[in-house]
Amino acid sequence: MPRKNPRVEEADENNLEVGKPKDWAAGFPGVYHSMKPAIEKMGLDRSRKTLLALNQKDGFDCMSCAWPDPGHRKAFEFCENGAKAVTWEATPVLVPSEFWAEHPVSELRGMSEYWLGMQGRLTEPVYKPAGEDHYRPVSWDEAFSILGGKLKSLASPDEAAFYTSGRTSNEAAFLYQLFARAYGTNNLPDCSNMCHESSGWGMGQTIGIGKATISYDDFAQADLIIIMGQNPGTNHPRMLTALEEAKEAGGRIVAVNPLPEAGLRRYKNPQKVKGIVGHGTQIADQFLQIRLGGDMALLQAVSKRVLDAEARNPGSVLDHRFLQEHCQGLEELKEHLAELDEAAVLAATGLRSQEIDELAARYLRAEKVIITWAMGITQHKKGVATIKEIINLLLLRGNIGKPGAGASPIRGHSNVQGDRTMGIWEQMPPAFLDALGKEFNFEPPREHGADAVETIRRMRDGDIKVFVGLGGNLVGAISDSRAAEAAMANTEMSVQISTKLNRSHTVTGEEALILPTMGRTEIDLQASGPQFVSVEDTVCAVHASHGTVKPVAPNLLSEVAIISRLARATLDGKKTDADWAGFERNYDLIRDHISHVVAGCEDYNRKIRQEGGFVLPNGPRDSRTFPTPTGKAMLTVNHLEHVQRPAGTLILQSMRSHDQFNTTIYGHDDRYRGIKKGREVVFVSPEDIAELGLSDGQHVDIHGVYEDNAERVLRKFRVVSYPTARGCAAAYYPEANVLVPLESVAEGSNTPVSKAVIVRLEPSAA
Ligand SMILES: Nc1nc2c(c(=O)[nH]1)N[C@H]1C(S)=C(S)[C@@H](COP(=O)(O)OP(=O)(O)OC[C@H]3O[C@@H](n4cnc5c(=O)[nH]c(N)nc54)[C@H](O)[C@@H]3O)O[C@H]1N2
Ligand SMILES: Nc1nc2c(c(=O)[nH]1)N[C@H]1C(S)=C(S)[C@@H](COP(=O)(O)OP(=O)(O)OC[C@H]3O[C@@H](n4cnc5c(=O)[nH]c(N)nc54)[C@H](O)[C@@H]3O)O[C@H]1N2
Ligand SMILES: [Mo]
Repeated sequence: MPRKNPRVEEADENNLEVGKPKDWAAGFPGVYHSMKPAIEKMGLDRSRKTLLALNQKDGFDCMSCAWPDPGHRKAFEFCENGAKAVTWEATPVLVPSEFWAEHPVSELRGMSEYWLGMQGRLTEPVYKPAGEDHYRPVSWDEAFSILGGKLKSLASPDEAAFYTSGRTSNEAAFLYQLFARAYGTNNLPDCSNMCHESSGWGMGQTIGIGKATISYDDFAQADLIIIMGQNPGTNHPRMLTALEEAKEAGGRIVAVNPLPEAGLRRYKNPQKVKGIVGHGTQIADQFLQIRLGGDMALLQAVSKRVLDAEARNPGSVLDHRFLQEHCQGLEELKEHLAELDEAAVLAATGLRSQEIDELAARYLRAEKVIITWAMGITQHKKGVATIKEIINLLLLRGNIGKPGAGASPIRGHSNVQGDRTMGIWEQMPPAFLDALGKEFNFEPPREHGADAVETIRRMRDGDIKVFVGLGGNLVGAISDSRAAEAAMANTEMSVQISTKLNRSHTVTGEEALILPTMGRTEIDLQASGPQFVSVEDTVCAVHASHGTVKPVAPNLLSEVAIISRLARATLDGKKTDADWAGFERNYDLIRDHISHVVAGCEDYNRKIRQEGGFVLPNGPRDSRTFPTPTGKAMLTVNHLEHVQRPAGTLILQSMRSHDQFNTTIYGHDDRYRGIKKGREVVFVSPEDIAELGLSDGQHVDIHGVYEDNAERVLRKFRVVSYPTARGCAAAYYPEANVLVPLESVAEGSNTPVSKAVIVRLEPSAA
């Protein structure tokens, strides 16, 4: 009989409790919820060695998000969700050797992400041979010879794909892309394809760089911060401190969101007296409860109001000098917005004209404006165009490249931005490939590779036969779960380099390998001594990260060691000047190469050892230099389109609860939204519940409504009456991924449309 791990209590959705949503975030409960599980699970000593080292200059970088560290760090420079991430990784609960004989893969496939993660840390390499239903422990040498042998046997290197998730360090990422390209493919899909890809495209095409144009200190200098499609209270909790500082310095904040998220309303800073005994700080001065996908219309409407104000008072509203010197496309934009149909804007946004007037007035009063955004903007069909509209609005009044102002996509995974800088991208530009080829004396492939969605397609069609994942959980994270599972099952070999079990280990190719790795909390000891790695945060600051606790098991290899041994097992026939064994011995050697290949990283080993690291150059931010083909920032004309909803349907967004990190489920509560002990809920406004003839608390089946008429359904979800925008609904990711067709992607960036799923709710059969 398979042993059900006694530590894991699956949620019984019948026990689900629904309370009132909170109107403030953090405070004392935040501290309590941070410390209690850490101390219970890791003990005092390991908690002290991890939590107190979190985000400190000589400690490690928190893996829970890419929020930057302030120059003035406090003793507790972490949040509740950072503490959860650390506890999840550093708790010494281990998957025992017997586990693999006890649990066939077919059984693991039926377990939840929560159960899988709770089995503990992976401790030894395991292999599932073709035709068998069990993984079994193997030696590292065996594992590398199986994988290397398979890769060498493929007819073309493009029959393999090398996925990366954004926790990977710069050093490991640099080696990984070097390995893939030396092997001969640009098939380097990554989590960013499902995340901020639209930001990269929208900003790249307008200002020439797909990264934030601000630094940490700009928040406190801004007159106005507009937060769009982002839930910082849960996903970037330390941002609330920066927002509080902005408010204290006289700044104003506007939140644009279909949901009145707790962290956007009020913040009780647990490090301050008024956060403990008082009401805390009000965050948003104005809340625009927008319909899903309505942001593009809102931004056009605000830009139009800015242009109208200029027409009324010529010369006094726009930043003419900036526009003339640095921008292109103003006349076309004016012409286009002159035609903007206010009725279409109101239909798309669900807002009143007066609310948009108020936002425009706030924008016009402010000299320095920051716009931040996350998944509520990027994961839409018109995500790229919406980001271009953000840039339009900012450019009109010169809000890029001056203190207190700028465009700020807030990245998710802690090093997703650094991985890109290091070359993890299926379409790195020629200059990078030239430098890489020159440094290592080989000819990198030039043809663009497959991104995440394209990788699933090619696995489905049998064109990609080997999948290697450096972290992450592609099958769990991507849209169209059933199609993704079938695609992975259609490969000849699937390989995951991971810390813990997840869905992607249970849906395997014919053969499969799991290679266990150390996490960022752990001391990485190599032949030349303890190593550190480096990471880049959302504002382009690069710094070192040192593990502080002993690895949970003796047989773990670092990601760098795994890649370097994989390269040795695979590349013997292919010549490059890379000293793979040397890289593993001493990571300084990798950083020397990074210095020569990656623009902005010259002298990397010295700069990374400076206190606090260094900041990568950024033309728009530093000198209003725009590396576009024309050298100018581009105002762009984007055809307005909004999500159409057939009668009887709702637009559903899939989002994160407070107790998860992406596909990792820490627990079953979503404290700020009032949900306890369950995740199978769908949030709908009371008006829509009534209009659809449903009732609060009822169970419904959620059907994805798409042209292909394929059955995509989530059964028995409880309807929760919730103050979301009309016509909109919300459910949790990753569960909701089954509803989204693979072909439903953002134009230009190919990012799955996770925030506008057309659904029909039907009462569940009893
Ligand atoms: N604790 C924790 N931290 C995390 C993560 C985690 O899972 N847990 N994940 C990390 C990662 S990889 C990422 S990318 C970030 C994600 O950070 P977020 O983008 O904040 O994450 P989501 O939960 O997807 O929330 C999307 C927000 O956008 C709103 N929204 C949805 N659609 C729209 C829309 O059409 N318009 C507007 N204006 N708003 C909309 C939703 O109501 C919600 O508030 O967080 C990172 N940090
Ligand atoms: N419907 C819907 N789908 C979405 C989203 C959404 O909002 N809605 N969001 C999208 C976004 S923004 C993202 S970023 C993706 C996330 O996609 P991924 O990055 O692929 O998924 P994660 O859940 O972050 O990956 C978690 C796994 O990473 C492994 N891991 C953790 N730490 C380490 C480490 O240090 N090293 C290694 N090698 N492995 C490690 C563990 O095995 C863990 O199970 O999902 C996307 N999918
Ligand atoms: Mo993300």
